[in-house]
Amino acid sequence: MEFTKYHGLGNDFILIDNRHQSEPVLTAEDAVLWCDRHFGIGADGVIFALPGQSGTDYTMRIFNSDGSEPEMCGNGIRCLAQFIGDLEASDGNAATLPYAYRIHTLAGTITPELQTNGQVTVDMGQPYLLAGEIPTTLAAADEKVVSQSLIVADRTWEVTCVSMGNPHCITFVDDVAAIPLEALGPQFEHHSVFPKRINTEFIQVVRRDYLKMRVWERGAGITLACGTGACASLVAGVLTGRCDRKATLELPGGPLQIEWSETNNRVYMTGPAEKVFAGSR
Ligand code: ZDP
Repeated sequence: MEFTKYHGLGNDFILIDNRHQSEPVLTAEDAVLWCDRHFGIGADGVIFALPGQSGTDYTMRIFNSDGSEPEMCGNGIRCLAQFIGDLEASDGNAATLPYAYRIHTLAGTITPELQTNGQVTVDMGQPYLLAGEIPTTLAAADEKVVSQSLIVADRTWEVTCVSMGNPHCITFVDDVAAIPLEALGPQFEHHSVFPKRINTEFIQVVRRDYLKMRVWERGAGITLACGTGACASLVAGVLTGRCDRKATLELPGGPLQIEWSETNNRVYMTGPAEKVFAGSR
């Protein structure tokens, strides 16, 4: 079977051309083996480019490296858009840039646009802010979770929760480098107040338009970048009055530009998507 490796700021994915059938050609168990960095190809997840549905151009499905299936993936959908652009070009149907694809995901229709400079801008849609939508039991279902106390590892953290289709718990700290992420991440991920588990971001506000982020991803652990997490963190920064609606998020793998539009309430993410190699297995 043919595959192609891509990464978005070091958040790396195995991309599969699944355009000929509507179910992924690999199982969740296959995905775990393929993602293994010692016994497999190595990746944070496996992404399938499937035929479109409900009027979209394509459908994205993704398995995390632990085999669980998230609703959305921000860095992943930039990689998917670049992968589709590359597939169409090799079929002789190269798109004239900028070009936007409408992608069906488990979090609704998401629209990544390939730019002339090689970057990909994604209309990530509107964030979900209510506890019942995230989901978390940290507040009543119809309330927001902004600067709420949460006890993890015998310490009280002040957390803000945002869903970008997938759930995120954001904590602002003075120094992200000092956070013992390996130890704390799993305790946030599996905390009983998060029934679908959680992606966990620690954010250091350097300036109102420049934030540093480290992330523990649900189903994948520490990764070098998380697109949905960067979007959720900017939204949390605005909700708590810490940052502007437009900022650079510096992740361990590099920077993403994020904007939460005041006019339409949608979040826009811009960053790279790079092909690494193609192979067969
Ligand atoms: O929600 C989850 O289970 C995440 N692990 C999905 C992947 C998110 C990702 N890092 C992103 O960029 O949004 C790929």
